[in-house]
Amino acid sequence: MDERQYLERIKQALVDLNRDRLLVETQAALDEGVDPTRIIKEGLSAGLLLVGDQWIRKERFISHVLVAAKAMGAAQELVEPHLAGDSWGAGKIVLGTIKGDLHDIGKNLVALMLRSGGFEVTDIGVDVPAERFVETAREQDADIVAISLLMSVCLDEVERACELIKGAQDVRARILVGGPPVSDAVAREIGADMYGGFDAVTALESARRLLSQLRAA
Ligand code: B12
Repeated sequence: MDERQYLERIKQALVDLNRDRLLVETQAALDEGVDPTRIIKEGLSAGLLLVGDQWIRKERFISHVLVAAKAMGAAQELVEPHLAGDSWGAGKIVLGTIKGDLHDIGKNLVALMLRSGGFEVTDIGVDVPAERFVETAREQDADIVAISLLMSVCLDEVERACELIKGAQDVRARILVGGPPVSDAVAREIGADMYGGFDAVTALESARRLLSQLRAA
């Protein structure tokens, strides 16, 4: 089998909501040396998004999305050791999902990828109010605050977080935002320093770019 077939099988197991098969297929792909970032992007994320689309089209219930999300979490744990490098001082990032938003699958993937890229990541979870981003950035003397959001209605709170971070004299962190409701234009409008892109691999590249801007300043 080539890489694409392994990835297709992973995606299909998730679409079928078959957790056991998903774990077997994920492990098989890892054993065969399939690139773990492709497993995440083209296998697991792609499968979950298909289940999500079926829910949106009312072909599935929300409980199916939850089952898929849980199975994906278990498969992610298998992939994680193949990605994570030791933190080698690339920089410190405080990462969370904004208040009102409980979606954490994308955030967790971003955390995984950032850690694998050498960043020290403090994951402050979901439903995080603007103030806590600022406090944690201050405590950690973070280089970057990374904010995830999936719900458009939460954009105002992200904007508030940006204002508070920019207004805090003792916080030097730059702000990276990501999630489907965000774009370059939206990021600029709400006062963030950078839109981090639409997937975890781009998020890592963006974090590196933002860090070099910070260090060059
Ligand atoms: C899974 C899911 C759920 C799960 C969440 C499980 C979990 N633990 O996260 C459950 C079933 C619980 C759920 C609940 C709800 N959901 Co929901 N959900 C989804 C779904 C299907 C997929 C989201 C997902 O996980 N995608 C896969 C990940 C890998 O992708 P991602 O999140 O986009 O993340 C990637 C990038 O965006 C980027 N990224 C993400 N964060 C960051 C951060 C930074 C800094 C960077 C750089 C990059 C980055 O990298 C990530 C990795 O590749 C989407 C539909 C869709 N197609 O997106 C709806 C969706 C997000 N949900 C939606 C809604 C409305 C809800 C509910 C209100 C439904 C309800 N009526 O109860 C609740 C809200 C609960 C709440 N308060 O948050 C809407 C949001 C609409 C909007 N634009 O505001 C969507 C778009 C569905 C829709 N079209 O209606 N949901």
